[in-house]
Amino acid sequence: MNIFNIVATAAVALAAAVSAQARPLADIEKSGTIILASEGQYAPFNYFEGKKLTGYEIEVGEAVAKKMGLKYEWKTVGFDALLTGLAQDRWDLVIASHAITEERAKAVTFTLPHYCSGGQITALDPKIRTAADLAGKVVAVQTGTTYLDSVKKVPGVKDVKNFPTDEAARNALSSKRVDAWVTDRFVAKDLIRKVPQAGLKTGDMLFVEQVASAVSKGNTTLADAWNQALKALIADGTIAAISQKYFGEDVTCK
Ligand code: LYS
Repeated sequence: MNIFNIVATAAVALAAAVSAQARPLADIEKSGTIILASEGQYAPFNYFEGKKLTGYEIEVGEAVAKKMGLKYEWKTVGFDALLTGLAQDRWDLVIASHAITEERAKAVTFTLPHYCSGGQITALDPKIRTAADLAGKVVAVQTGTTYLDSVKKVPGVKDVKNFPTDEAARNALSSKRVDAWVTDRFVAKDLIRKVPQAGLKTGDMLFVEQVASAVSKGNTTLADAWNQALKALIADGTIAAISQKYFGEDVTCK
C-alpha cells in the first residue's frame, strides 16, 4: 500500500465512522425525542424572545416533530457550526434558513423546503437598488451564507464585509460602516415594518432560493419521515397559519 492508498482508506473509514453516527429514524423514535438545531439569531425565522426560542422555523420544526409523534429538544449555535454539527451527531436535524445549494448538498441531505425566498439589496440610500448600483460600494453580509456567495459575483463591488451574524451585518449598515446589506427579503420586510425609524430601503432581489432543513448526509429514513409530516402540515394549512403569524403572508414554495 502506498501513502495515497493509506490516506484514501483512512478517509473512507473516517467518512463511514462519521455517517454511522447519524441517528436513523428508528433510533430517534426509540428515544422518543428528536434533537433539533437552529441559530436563534435570525428573526423572524429563528430568534430569542427573552429566553424563549421562537420564530417561523421554530414553530414549523415543533409542528413537524409533533406530527411525527416525537418530543423535541433545541440546541442553538452559530450559523457556521450548524451543518458540521450534523456529521458529528450533535443533533438530528438543522432548521436554520439554509438554502438548498449544490455545495451544501455534498455534505448534508436536504428535506423538502419550508419556504421560498431570496437575497435582497437593502440600504439607507434609496439610490442603491440594483446589482449595478453596488459597483464601487461596500456590502455587508453574514459569513457562510448564500448572500456572501452572490455578492461576490456582482461585478465592481468595492468590498464585501463578513459578519458572524446577520444582525451584525445590519448594524454595520445602520452605523454607515457599509453602503448596503444583502439579507433575506422577509427579514428586510419584517424590519421595515417593525423598525420604520431605521430608514431601511429595499431594492432588487439578487437571487431566489428554496430553504429547507438538513439532516446528516444519507439519513434518508429521517428525511423521508420529516417530508411526509411537513407535506401533511402544508396540505392541512398548519404551515400557512404559522407563516401568516410571522410574515402576514404564506412563504411556502408555490
Ligand atoms: N438563506 C441564506 C443561506 O442559505 C441565509 C441564511 C442566514 C441565516 N442567518 O445561506
